Amino acid sequence: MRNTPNPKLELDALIVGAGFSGLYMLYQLRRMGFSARIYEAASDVGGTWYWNRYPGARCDTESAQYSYSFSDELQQEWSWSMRYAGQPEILKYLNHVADRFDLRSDIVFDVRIQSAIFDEEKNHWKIQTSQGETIPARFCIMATGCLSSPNFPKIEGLESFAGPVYHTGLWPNEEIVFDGKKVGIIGTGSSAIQIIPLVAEKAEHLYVFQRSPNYTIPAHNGPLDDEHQQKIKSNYADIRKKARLLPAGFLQDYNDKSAFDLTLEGRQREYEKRWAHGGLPFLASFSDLQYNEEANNTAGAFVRGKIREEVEDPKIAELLSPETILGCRRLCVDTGYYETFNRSNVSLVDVSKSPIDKITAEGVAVSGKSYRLDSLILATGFDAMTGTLLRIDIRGREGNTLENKWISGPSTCLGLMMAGFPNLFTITGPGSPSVLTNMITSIEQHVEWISKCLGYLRENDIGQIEPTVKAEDRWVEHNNDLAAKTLRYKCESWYLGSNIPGKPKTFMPYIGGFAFYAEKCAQVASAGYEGFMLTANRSGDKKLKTN
Ligand code: N01
Repeated sequence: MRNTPNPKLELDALIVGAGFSGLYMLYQLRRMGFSARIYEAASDVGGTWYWNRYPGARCDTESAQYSYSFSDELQQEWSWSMRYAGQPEILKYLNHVADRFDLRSDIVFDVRIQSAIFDEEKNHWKIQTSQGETIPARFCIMATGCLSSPNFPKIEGLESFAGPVYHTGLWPNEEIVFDGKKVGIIGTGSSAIQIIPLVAEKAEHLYVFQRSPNYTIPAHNGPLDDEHQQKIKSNYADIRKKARLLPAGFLQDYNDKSAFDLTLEGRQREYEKRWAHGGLPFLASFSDLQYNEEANNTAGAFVRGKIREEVEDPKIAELLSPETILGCRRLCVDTGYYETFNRSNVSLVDVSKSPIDKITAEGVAVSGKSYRLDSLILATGFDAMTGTLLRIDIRGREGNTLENKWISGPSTCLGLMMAGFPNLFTITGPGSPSVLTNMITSIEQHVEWISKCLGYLRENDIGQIEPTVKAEDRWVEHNNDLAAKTLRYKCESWYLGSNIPGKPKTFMPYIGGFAFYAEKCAQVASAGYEGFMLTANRSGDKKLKTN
C-alpha cells in the first residue's frame, strides 16, 4: 500500500533519515500496512554512507555481518567484494536495497526536518520541513544516525583559509585532486586514520596535526573469494543467530580468559595471532581488557611495540604511541597507517602541548610556526548521538523541548523513547547499544521492536505510548552504573561527549551488551510494554491504517 503524497494527510509514521535504519523502518511499516514516509536531507539514500565519502572510507565491521539479515533472498543474492567493504560498495548496496524493495516512492529527498512538535489535542506530531511544509504524523521515528552532525573545531581564523576546506563527514560528491598539493589534516581518529595513507600517496606534502594519538589495528583487508562467500551464505542463519547472542552483536572469537591466565609469552602469542587476524576482534583478546587497567596495559604495550617496529623514526613512533587505555576511545582499524609516517612527504605535527594557534589564509600556525597549505581536511569527528536530534526543534508535552530535557545529558528508556515525548521513537538513540555493537544488528532489533509495538497499539486501539519517568530514570541509572565499572569511563571520548565543548559528560551508548539489551526489550514488550504508559484512542482520534 502506498502513501498519498498529500502532505496535509496525517501519516501513521514519519521517518527522519534514509540510511540503514530509515530504509528498514519504512520496509517494515509498509509491509504492515501503515502509511509511512521518509524525509531525507541528502539527495539520495545512504545516511552516514552518503555523507562520509572521503577517500579510504570503509567499514571496520566485516561486510558479511555489516549487512541486513531480514531478507534471506537479499543476503543470498548480494555478494561483497572485500572482507571490509569500502564506502562506494556499501552505498551501492543501500541503493540496491532501496530499489529491490521499491522504497524510493515513499522517500522525499533534499528536505531537512526542522522541527517536530507534539499536538496534544490532535494526538499527532506536527513535523516541519525546510520547504515550509508541516506534516502531521501519529508517530515520529528518528532514524537520524549516531554520527551525522559533523564537528567543526572552534579554531581562530578557520573561515579565513583561502583554499578549500573539507570535512570527512561532509565530503563532496566529486573527485578531489590532491596531486602536487600541500595538504593539512586536523585529527587522528578513525576517519583520519583511513584517509591519511591515501592522501599521502597523492599530495606533494601532507601535514598531520595530531592532538592525541589513537590505537589502530591493521585490517588486513582483501578480496572475499567465492568459496568463502558460499560458506557464509550457506550458514547465514546460524551466523546471525549466534551474533545476536553476543555482546557486540557480531560473531567473533571472544576469549574468556584473563590476560593474566597466561604467561607473558602466551599472552604475546595471543596478541600476535589477533594482530595477524586484524580488526576490532583484537579487543576480545582477553575478557578483562575492558575492566582491568593492568590487563589493558599489556595490550597497549603490545601495540606500542608494533608502532616502534613499523615507524622508522623513534621520535615519530613515540608521538604516535598512545599511553591511554586501549579501547577506551573507539579502537581504529587501518590499512597502512603507521608506515605512512615513514614517507618523506608526510610530517606529523604535535599539537598536544601547544594547540593550533590559528588558521590564516595561507595555512595553519602552531607554536608560532606557519605551515603553508593548499587544502585543509577536518577529520574532527561528530557531535555524536545527541547532536542531530538536538539540531531538530523537538517539543513534547506542554511544549517542553528535548534540549531542555537533555540539558544535563540525554535520558531515554531503552534508547527508544523519552518520557514526555509520546509516540516519538529513536533508532539507536542514546541509551541503546548502537555504536558499541555491529550497528546493523542493533538497527534491525530496534526497527523490529518499534514495528511490533506499533502493531500492538493498532490491535489494541491504543493512541499513545510513552515511557514513565521512573522506568526512564531506572534505565539511565542502570547504564551509568555499568559504564562506571568499565575502563571506558576513564578517558575523554565522544562516547562521553567530551569532544564537544560544553556537552554534559554522560556515557551515551548502552554498555551492557547487545544480547542482554535485546532480551530486556523483548521482556518489556511481552509484559505489555512494562514501564510504558499506554493510553486508549479517544473517540476523535484517527485510526491507524491496517492491511
Ligand atoms: O572522529 P573522532 P572520527 N585541534 O572524534 C581531533 C566512526 N567511524 O570522524 O582526540 C586538533 O574519533 C581529535 O583530537 P582529540 C567511529 O565510531 C567509523 O575520526 O580530541 N585536533 C581527534 O583526533 C569513530 O570513532 C569508521 O585530541 C582536533 C579527531 O579530531 C567515529 O566515527 C570510520 C581538534 C576526531 O576524531 C568518529 O571518528 C570513520 C582541534 N581543535 C569513523 N578538534 C569505520 O567504520 C578535534 N580534533 C572504519
